[in-house]
Amino acid sequence: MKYTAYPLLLLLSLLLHACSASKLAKESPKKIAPPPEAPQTVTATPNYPEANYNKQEYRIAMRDGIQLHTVVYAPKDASAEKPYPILLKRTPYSCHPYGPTAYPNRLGPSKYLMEEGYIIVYQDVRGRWMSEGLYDNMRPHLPEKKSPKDIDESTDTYDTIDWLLKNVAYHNGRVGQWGISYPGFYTTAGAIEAHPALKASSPQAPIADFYFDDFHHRGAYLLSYFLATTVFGYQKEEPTTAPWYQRVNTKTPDQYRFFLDMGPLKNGDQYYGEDNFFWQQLKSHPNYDEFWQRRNILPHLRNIKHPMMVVGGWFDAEDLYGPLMTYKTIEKHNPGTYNTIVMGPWSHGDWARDKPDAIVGRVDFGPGVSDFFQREIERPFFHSLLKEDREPQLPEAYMYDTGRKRWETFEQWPPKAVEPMQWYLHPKEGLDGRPPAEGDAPFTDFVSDPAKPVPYSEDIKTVFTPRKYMTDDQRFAGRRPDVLVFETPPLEADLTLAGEIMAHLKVATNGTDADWIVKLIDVYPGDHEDYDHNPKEIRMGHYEQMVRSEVIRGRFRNSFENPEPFIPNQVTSIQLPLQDVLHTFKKGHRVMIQIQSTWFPLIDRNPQKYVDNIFEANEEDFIKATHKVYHSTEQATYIEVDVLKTTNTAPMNGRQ
Ligand code: PG9
Repeated sequence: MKYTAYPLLLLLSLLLHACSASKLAKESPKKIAPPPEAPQTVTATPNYPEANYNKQEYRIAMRDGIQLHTVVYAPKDASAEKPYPILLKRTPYSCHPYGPTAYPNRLGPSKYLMEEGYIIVYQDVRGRWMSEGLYDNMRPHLPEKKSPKDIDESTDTYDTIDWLLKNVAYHNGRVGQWGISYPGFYTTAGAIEAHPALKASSPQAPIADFYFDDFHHRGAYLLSYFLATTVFGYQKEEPTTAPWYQRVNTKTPDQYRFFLDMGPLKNGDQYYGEDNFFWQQLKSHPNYDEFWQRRNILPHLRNIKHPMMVVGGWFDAEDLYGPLMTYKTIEKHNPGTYNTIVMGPWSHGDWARDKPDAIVGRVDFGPGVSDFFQREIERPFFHSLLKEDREPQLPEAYMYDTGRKRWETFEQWPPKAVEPMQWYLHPKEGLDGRPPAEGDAPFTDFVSDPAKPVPYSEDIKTVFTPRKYMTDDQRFAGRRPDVLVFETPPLEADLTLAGEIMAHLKVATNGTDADWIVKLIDVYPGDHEDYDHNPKEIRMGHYEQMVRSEVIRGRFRNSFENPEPFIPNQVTSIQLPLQDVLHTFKKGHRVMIQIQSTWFPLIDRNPQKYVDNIFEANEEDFIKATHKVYHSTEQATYIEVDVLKTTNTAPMNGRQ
């Protein structure tokens, strides 16, 4: 099953049922009736899987008796003389197509592994689609298991592998697992307290923690996930091959307008009622409380013995925190375990797609990137461990430089051979390596108006989850008075950032709450070439390409569990980690920092007047506020980066 299918598949199945049930939605938007059985996807002509694999569907009983729907595709030529390893993917997105004679167009992580031959297994996780049980988002891992009733995704994976080894013919006794995004989380969970036959795990864009991946970023709620809340918000009544939820009909392609018209988050209740348990949980847990902390898989990444390969995309708008923190946490707590990371110039899941070029939005990062990953990285990882029983000969970190547009390898990530550098903000939109000077204007200010928030994208679209914005041109934003811009002169030499970035902010507001968004931007020279894949009106001269961006909801500056209001007009320190990069700012380019306080509707609007729970805020709580960003000798705002030593590092001392 092609991963790319899942959003399309999901949307298609949603649209199928949205239209059939649209009448229902009008009558009772909150009532979800079980839609009719989806037509089975039957391939018209035999495709590669149908021609080369046999399909079997099973219901596997877990230790607590719940049965999970499991589909096994085994190579037709498997035999006692020619056994195959098992590759397992556990998913909440369905094992479509269902039925013993229905085959997907592709099997496994890539066409290379499919054609090489594996016993490829898909499973509907507990509470989803044709499996039994109740669903729980990011089901908490149970470190103490006292009875067969104590189940989690680790036990479900263990029980599944155990059953497969005992009931599937012609395997070679070795099991691997992989998954992208939510399936990536299940892969990570399955690697904990792993079955002894599990020899290779590749969590790809794995969710680690819904408070820092997907639904929240550092305390800000991702309103851009509002439509996706339906997918994970309803318990189904029985095993089903058809969606039991419906997509909200926004009746407009203009999400900015839709969500601005919706007003405060509490008005979302008109679309999701009490029966959407996930919407209720999101509203009830605005802070990083025990509800979210229990769903964080990172603290459980201990005693992992078998090899891991974590994969992610530098421009993954859904799960970037997940792969980086999964790799780093395993590295920190499992010394000696084979644990590698691959980060490419991809948006969510691109590495599994058969696209000739790595394109994210308007930017072309070069040809053959995904094919190289599938052929030269992913395939050897599984082949070495599952067919040759030896450690893969792959680098610790295979990282794509998104500025030079080429692969680099490192013995560790973040790399050691770096030089910390501070980029200070200055008056008149200055940015350079020198601290502020005496007499400089102490701050730059702007009026932040929740009634007219800064768009996160120029596109007129309604998204299920955010995707392409991560490399978008930021000129539209930087020309607004409520977006502060700071920019270096053209670089005199290449400058490669490798690793983590920290924004050290000194800010104040005359309100009592505020969001702070920091964007790191690569400003192309005026004569930069255009890209063939773009419409002719998309010009890359002076393109302001987003490289990295992040938000923090200011109330959480000292603690995500215990929020605090701002004291009006008091200078306040905020540390905002921007996630890792490997990006060369080439000679002649400029480095730009933009700072703003709204980012709509990627995230919800901060009322800027402190209320206990923004999900319960009223219209009148939303106030204009004047925010200040300081750049004085006493109150300096700077961005701390790590510059790779091997480049002929551009001096950053030239003042504007
Ligand atoms: N992490 C992605 C997601 C999770 C929940 C809702 C919508 C998207 C994913 O699994 O693709």
